[in-house]
Amino acid sequence: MGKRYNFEAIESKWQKYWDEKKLYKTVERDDREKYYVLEMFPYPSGNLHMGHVRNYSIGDVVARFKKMRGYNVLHPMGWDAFGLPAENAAIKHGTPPSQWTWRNIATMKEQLKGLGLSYDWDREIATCHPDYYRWTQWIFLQFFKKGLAYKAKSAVNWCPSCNTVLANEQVVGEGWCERCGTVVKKRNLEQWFFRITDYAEELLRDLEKLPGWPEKVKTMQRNWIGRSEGVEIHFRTEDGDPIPVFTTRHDTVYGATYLVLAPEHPLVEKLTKGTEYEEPINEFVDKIRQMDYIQRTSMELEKEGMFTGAYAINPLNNERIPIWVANYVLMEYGTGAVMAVPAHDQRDLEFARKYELPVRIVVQPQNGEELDGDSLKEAFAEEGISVNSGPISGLPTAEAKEKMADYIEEKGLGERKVNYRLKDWLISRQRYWGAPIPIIYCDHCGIVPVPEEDLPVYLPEDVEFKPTGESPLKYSSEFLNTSCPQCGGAAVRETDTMDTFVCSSWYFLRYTSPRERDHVFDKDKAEYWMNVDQYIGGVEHAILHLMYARFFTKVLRDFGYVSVDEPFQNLLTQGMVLKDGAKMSKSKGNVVTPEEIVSEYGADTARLFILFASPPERDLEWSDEAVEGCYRFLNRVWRLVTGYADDLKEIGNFDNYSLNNS
Ligand code: OVT
Repeated sequence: MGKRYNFEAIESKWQKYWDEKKLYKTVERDDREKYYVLEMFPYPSGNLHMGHVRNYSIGDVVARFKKMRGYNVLHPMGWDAFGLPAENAAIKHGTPPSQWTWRNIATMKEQLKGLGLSYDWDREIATCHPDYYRWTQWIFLQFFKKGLAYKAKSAVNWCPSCNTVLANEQVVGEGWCERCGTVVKKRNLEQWFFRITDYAEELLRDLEKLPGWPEKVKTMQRNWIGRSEGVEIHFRTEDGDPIPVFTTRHDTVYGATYLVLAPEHPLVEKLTKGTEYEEPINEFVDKIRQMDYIQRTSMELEKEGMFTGAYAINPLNNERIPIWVANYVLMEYGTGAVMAVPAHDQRDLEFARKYELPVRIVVQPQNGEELDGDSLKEAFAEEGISVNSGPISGLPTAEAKEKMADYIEEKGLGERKVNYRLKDWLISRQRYWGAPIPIIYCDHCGIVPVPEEDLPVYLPEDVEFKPTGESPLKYSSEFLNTSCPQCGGAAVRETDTMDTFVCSSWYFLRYTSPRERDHVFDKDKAEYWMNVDQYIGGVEHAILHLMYARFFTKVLRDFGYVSVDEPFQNLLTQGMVLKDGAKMSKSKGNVVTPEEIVSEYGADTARLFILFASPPERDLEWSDEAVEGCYRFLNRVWRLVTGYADDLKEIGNFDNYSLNNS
């Protein structure tokens, strides 16, 4: 019997044993209750970091615990393998993205195995493998057939550094690219979208079915969906052009003293064309378009605008009010046109004071001093009693809103409407390393979906990477040129690829039958395993991934492929791994790598430390002393057990267990 706790020998011995015996291989069975535990699968970036170790150690504890409690546990692992880093590496080092990715996968798989995690490796998937992405493409085709995937021109977020469009969800902070931090610009481009807004109501409502999710994640999703109830009022120009305006404060419509259009609003051009206002307005609009999102949405923004020379008619009182264009109104919100009620909206008030537009009080506070439009310093945005408001004068705000909405509907001046902040999901990317969108363009037949039997549309590998940021697919004639599946004539392929979040929106379903050849997944197996009982990952995915995966599950349910409404029954969002109070990161130079800890102390010490040092939901401060402490503790456990090994053998039947080092 050795005297030293030889973790290298112990760990490699048992890891090999588990591998050979396929101890964690899982199949469906009737005699045990199933338990599906899943950790968010990694990007194959090159090496595991401590965030991964934490995520996967937490998942492993749950998996082992449930297995010991007699559950039939599914615990799979795979690779979220498409995405920009592979392509950037290709541009920088000349290595093809697929080579770079597969190499990283091999390294990281070894590292995961070295941690002694209880995965069923027979279920491993990689989203960049044609056997996986053919089904991502197949799902796209089903969406397309049902009108849930469509192409449209719109003002989209463009990252000038990544040279690609971004989904709204990928614009973070005050308008920065989630990946590289560059300020995002707006561009008018034709793009592919998924109609997630069709599911807005259900995505919101079903959050109530998720008591096992952290409240903060549900709140973030609720805010992102941003449901608001209001009225769309039919304003029009003097010439009769409709200007629908959405408002949640329809009780203040009598206080609208001007109307504001977003610079991108299509009416701006029409109203000013051929007038003395055309040139200055065009200049102004161009200037605003140059501005980034940060500036335009900031509360501190110096409000700027211009009169268009045109007037609108307020349908409630037939008042003629001027139409302005201003930098503080965005096309994305509501209809891109707002009725300005300066007495009761702070931004409108600031604007009105600057340009000397009238301020009319239509809500008086219930208690307190009477407000006066001329001297008002701060907008009164709270509830009160309606005044100067025709049919609703004298009513408190809640009642006034109801009555005004009824009145507007009765008179045909507008209708009640629910508005969402959530927009359709922009899924096309002008990049190479992603699942090609299975669409063909034919001069004769237009947009033609690739027939299902022709999937996958393979990514060509012999392409050239240029630092221009343009997708090499555009220049691959082998890829580009094809024939139309409908008329057989010459046609070209779509060269955009899908956002990687598309790939990760259904991987949990694929794990239930990862080698299924003829279907997206085996329905019976998905039925057996779904939904995921415990999902674990970083809180940075609270909105994007977790909303998209819920959306996909609901769509696939409506197509008849699964019956669950929600993919993840319980969600644990782990905290960050910090060192010296800051998130570990290469740029801060405060990184402790899993490799150094595992080689010095072993995987059990690494895992023990990471699990014990902080509750899983909370941040974890790295401590070299505490790692040492865990190591000493394991040594003691080992000495205690080996010291009494002979006695233990006599008590129980330990014959099959070798406590030796080798
Ligand atoms: C780590 C977690 C992630 C995630 C998982 C995989 C990090 C927690 C934050 N493929 C997607 C993905 O996120 C998931 C998909 C389902 C969309 C740190 C970071 C600092 C760690 C660090 C140390 C040293 C250098 C650099 C970083 N976090 N905590 N600590 N893939 O590969 O990024 O949220 O659950 O594991 O992460 S992933």
